[in-house]
Amino acid sequence: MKRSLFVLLSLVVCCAWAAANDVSVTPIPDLKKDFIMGADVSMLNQLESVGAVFSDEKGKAGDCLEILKSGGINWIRLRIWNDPVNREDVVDNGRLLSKAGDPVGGGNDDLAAYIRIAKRAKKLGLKVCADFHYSDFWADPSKQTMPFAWKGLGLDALAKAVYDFTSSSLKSMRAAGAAPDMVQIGNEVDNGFLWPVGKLYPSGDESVGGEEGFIALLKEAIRAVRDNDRRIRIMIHASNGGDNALYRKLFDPLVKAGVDFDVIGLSFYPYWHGKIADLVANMTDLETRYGKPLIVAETAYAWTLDNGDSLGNAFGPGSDRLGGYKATVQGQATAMRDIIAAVAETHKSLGVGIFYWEPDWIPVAGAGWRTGDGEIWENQALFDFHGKALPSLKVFKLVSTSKDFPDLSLVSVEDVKAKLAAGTRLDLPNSTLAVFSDDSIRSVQVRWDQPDPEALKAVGTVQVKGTVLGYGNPVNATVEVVVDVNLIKDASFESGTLAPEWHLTGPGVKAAAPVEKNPGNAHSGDYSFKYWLDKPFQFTLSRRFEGLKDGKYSIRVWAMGGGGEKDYFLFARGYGGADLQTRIVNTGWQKWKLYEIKGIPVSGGVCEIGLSMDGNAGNWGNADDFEFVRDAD
Ligand SMILES: [Ca+2]
Ligand SMILES: [Ca+2]
Repeated sequence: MKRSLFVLLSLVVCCAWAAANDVSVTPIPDLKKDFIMGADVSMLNQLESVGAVFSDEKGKAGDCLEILKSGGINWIRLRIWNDPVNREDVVDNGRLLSKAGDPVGGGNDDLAAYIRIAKRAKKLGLKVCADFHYSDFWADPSKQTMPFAWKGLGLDALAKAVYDFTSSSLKSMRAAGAAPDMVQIGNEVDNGFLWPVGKLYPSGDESVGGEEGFIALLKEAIRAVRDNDRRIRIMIHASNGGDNALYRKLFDPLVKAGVDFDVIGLSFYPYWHGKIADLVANMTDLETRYGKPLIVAETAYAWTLDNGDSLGNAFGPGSDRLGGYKATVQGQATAMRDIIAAVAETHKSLGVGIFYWEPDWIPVAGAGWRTGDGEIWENQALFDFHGKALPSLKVFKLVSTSKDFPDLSLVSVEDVKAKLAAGTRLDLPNSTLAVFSDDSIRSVQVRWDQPDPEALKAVGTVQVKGTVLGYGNPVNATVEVVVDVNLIKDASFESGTLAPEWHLTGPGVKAAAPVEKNPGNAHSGDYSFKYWLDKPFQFTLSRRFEGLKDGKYSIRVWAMGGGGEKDYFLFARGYGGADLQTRIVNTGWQKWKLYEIKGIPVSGGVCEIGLSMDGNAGNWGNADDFEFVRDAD
């Protein structure tokens, strides 16, 4: 059912220029022979242990690593967790998922798992990157949990444990014929690792090791690698590859402190981390600033919006619009082609490669993100839900061998919606999004016809026609003419900071509730208001309007998040009547809902509006696109 749906969609989109069961890839000229075409296959050991079967594009069963290699993969990456075992029962909504003492899932990536896969990879002639998380389970910017065995150690004792663990792991790897060619010290260490000793920034009033602790631990891990084998390249890796400020903040102190590393690794998922242009701008700055080789250490894209198991996926509806490619096999191939080109073409000397994250993660019972649960990545694998290689898997080879230079034709154009205060000047955006025949979604320029000026003076809806420049396709704008427009300027937080009209209060709230740059967490644009803290916290975000013309007003806001707050509401107060509020109930990532209070009867010219939240530890959410307008009389 799912497969037939996919074939149908592909036919509709691709038949004009490519066979439905294949992809077209524009070659990248002068690609270096040793360019790293990597695949992170940290799930593979567990997938195979529960019976996953992989097959090539023709359906012939085979070794996942060999199939990846035949598609052009020349490196693999494997994460290493110190001791991936549950310390307590894992319970979700009253359901027991796994017990204390069970393996954690998500690959169960201990040293033995690394050796099993790396040994096979080395025999196939693939190179290997060992990604030490220095944790017993997932490590990323929001969590860098200390391995259970090292809890409570002070800096000196911990530094010794890090040295010994790294050193003995590398010795075991070499003895087994599984020596890494590159080692990653920590995973997405934006906020340090080995918390709290190696944590860079405190949450609230906690005590952390800060820069000193982080750098001391990094140096010990690196010394262990150098002492073992000076040929191994050492990578330090951060998340959001489109965020230059993040990289400068992390790497300036490391370089200043003389931390001895070779490569900067960047995660770059276009639907979370911005446009490829943002990645290029960041890499260009890092190249000149530090002169180190650069690798996109993690990236991926979806080939379908279908779900292969009971758990929802990280790449969901709307991610394609943010990511800039359709969630099709062709869109997946084009996205990878463009990311490889961004690394290779923009950085002839220092852009050395990419790693595709978990192309192997097909939906198989017993290989979820944690034991007893499903997975969120199967629609970004390079195999279909049954383990058969997708045509996009060979993009890593096609970027060098393809003879195609497909014409980019425009397939469809997105209409525009706008709001206008009656009698004011209409300023439609001069661009919109269009889908092209390689399944990319790009911005195109639009020329608009002049609408009837009389029509824009009365409340109602006006259609304006336009033309896509260079292509001639028609495009339509629906203009809603309203009494008054939004009284909140920068309602979408796109200036990147809280405008001075906002008041943010609550204990230690500045770090817990910033304006966040992450299009995947924004309702529109790149920025949104975000909150998260690993301990209980409260905040109120408010602003006060004065000099309002008396009458009825409405306030609206879009919100999404993990839910579970003690209390969270949109409010209006001080307007001349009793406080009004609307409870906000978040139900999941990107599950945006509109909350509103209508018909607020303002008398006296004043109204205060905002959000108020009383949270439990770990509560998180985003709010965006506030609106405060006067209602029609
Ligand atoms: Ca899923
Ligand atoms: Ca926004």
